[in-house]
Amino acid sequence: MRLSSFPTFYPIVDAEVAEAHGWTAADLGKALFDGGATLVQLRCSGYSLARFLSCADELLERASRYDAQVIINDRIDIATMSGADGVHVGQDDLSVRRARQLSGPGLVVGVSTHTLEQFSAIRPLGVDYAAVGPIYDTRTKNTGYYAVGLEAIRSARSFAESVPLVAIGGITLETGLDVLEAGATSLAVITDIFTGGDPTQRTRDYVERLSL
Ligand code: TZP
Repeated sequence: MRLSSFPTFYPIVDAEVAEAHGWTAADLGKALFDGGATLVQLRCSGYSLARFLSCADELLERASRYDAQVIINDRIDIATMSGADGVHVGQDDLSVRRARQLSGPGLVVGVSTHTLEQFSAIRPLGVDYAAVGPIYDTRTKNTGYYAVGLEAIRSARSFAESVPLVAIGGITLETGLDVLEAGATSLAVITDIFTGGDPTQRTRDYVERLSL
């Protein structure tokens, strides 16, 4: 299933971060869906195939009750086996071309971008969306890149034209509007979901505050 329109809020269920906050990935996903999230990404860095797949199955089962969509980070095999809606690849993962070949036309394919050169490739790549980041400093992932700031979104937008841009890295409810005003279509957030201790309420806050 493809995305009909790209939601302004695209939280990431990072299984490791979830666990550190006392949540399973599936229960965190449910909390986000309860708060109004309609699209989430599942990230299970370092998980075995079997563990990642079972995490994906459980999250997709929750998502189906809300008619919400799930994108799998990094692994096209897990995306196709679990029946997820798409795959998100990094610059060092499977190439977009290969991901498309393997997934067929039905799956959403998103890519991470960090540099001018990568922004300029967004349109020719034919992706469904591109993530741009890290916008601000983040401790969640060592991307190998310095924070690119809001200027990177403006620059990526000039290359990407109408391709949805997902800003990622250190984003909070407080900075979210600035990021959207710089040209991002959507915000991807891992850590800030836990601010205040209630991911459902935090999601509601994002969805309400960002509905422009
Ligand atoms: N890719 C670029 S930054 C990042 C990823 C996965 C981590 C974002 O996490 P947080 O906690 O929202 O800064």
